[in-house]
Amino acid sequence: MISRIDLRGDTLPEGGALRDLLPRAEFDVEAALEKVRPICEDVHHRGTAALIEYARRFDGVELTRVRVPAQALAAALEQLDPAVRAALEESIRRARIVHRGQRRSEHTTQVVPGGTVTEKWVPVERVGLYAPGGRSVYPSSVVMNVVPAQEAGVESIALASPPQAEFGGLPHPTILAACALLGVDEVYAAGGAQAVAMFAYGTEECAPANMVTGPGNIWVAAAKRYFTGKIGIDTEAGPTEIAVLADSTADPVHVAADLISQAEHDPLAAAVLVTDSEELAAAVEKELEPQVAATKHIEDRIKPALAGKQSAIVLVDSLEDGLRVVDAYGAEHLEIQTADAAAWAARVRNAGAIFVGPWAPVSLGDYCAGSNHVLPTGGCACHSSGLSVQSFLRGIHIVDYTRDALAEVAHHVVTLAEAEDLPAHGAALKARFEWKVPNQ
Ligand code: HSO
Ligand code: ZN
Repeated sequence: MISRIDLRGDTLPEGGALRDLLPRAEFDVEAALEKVRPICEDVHHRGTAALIEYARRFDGVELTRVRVPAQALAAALEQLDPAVRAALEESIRRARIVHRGQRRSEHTTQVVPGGTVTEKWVPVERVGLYAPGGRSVYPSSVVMNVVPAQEAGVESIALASPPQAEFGGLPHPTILAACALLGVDEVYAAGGAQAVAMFAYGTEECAPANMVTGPGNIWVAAAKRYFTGKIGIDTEAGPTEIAVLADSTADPVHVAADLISQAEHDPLAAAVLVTDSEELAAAVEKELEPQVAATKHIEDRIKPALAGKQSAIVLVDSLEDGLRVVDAYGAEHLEIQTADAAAWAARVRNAGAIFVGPWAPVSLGDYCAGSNHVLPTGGCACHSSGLSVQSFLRGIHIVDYTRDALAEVAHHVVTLAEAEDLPAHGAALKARFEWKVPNQ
C-alpha cells in the first residue's frame, strides 16, 4: 500500500540532492494560471454578473446576489449541532490564547543619542478569507484564518466560500455557522479563482481587500499567484503532508493512524514515515491494512494518497540521518515519535509545525491545540511560516533624528550617495547644513 525508499548504507547526499530522493506530489500551479487569468479579468470587468455566471457554470446554482444575507448566518448558527458548536467554541478559545500571545508591541531602538528607529505594527485594513467547499468543508479552517486576523486587529474581514446547490446556493451551513460564532458577518457565496478575483478587484457588492488568505484547490492557488504583488497572500496551500520521524520506541498503531489521518484529505496528500527501525517500518506497513480498511474515505482518497509517489516509508541508518531527511523534506506537519522527542524536535529546522511525542497527533493541531493549521506545503516550510498574527501585520519603521544626530553621520551618507552616482541624494543632506556637511 505504501512504497519504501531505502537510504541506508551510503552517506546521504547534501540539501537539494537529498530532497530529490524524497517523494513529493506534483501540483502544477503554473499550468492552472492560464485558465484562471480570463476568469479573474472577467470578474474585474463584469463584477457580480461574472460571479453569478461562474456560480451557474461551476457550482450549478442560480444566484441573484453573492453576499450572504445576515438571516442565513443566524439561521445556520441556530441549527448547528450543539456538540459541534461546543467543539468549535473550544477550538476558537484555544486558538485565541495562542494567537493573542503573538501580538507584537511597538519597539524603539536608540541608534545614537538623538537618533531613533521605532518599529510599529499596523494591521492590514481589509482581508478576504477563503474557505473551500466541495470535498473540503472545514469550519476549522474558518477558525484558523479568522482568529489570527482578528487578534492582529484587522478591522474589516470578509469570507468567501463556494455556493452549494444542496443548500440553495449558500455556502455550507457549518461554514456559515463558524462565521457567525466568530462574529464575521460579511460572507460571500463565491468559490475558486473568481472568489479571489472578487477580493482582489472588488465588485459592486464587495469592497476590494488588501490581502487574501486561506487554503483552496489548485484554481485558488493559481489565482493567488496571479495576484501576487498586487495584493498580499499567504503561502500557496498545496495538498496536505505529514512526515513522521520515528524510532523503535514509536507505537506502530499511532504512527499508522496518523499517516492515514492526513491521507484522508486528498488523493494527492502525502504521508511519509522516516525511521531507522526496520521493525517499526514493517509493523506500520502491517498496521496500515486493517486501519485503512476500517475507515471511511478508502478508495477515493486514502489508498491513492498512501500508494501515490508522494508517500513512502523512508529507511535511514540513524535518527541523525532521519533528521537530515525531514529537514530536506520540510513537511507541512512533522511528528516526532522517538525517545527524547523534545530534544529531536528542538533540532528540526524545516517544518510548518512540529508535533512532539505520543500525545500530540496532527489531528490535535488541526482542531484544538491552539496552533494554526494553515501551514506551508510543498517544501515551502524551508522559507515560509504558517498563518499567524504576524501574517496580518505590517512593520513600519519610524525614523526620528535630531539635527546633531544627522550632522554626525551626514558625511557618510554623502560619501555613499556619491559612490552610487546619486549626487542629489547627497544634496538633500548638504541643503540642511548650508551646503557643507560637517566632518567632510
Ligand atoms: N490538516 C489540514 C487542515 C484540516 N484538517 C482541516 C482537518 N480539517 C491542513 O493542515
Ligand atoms: Zn487535517
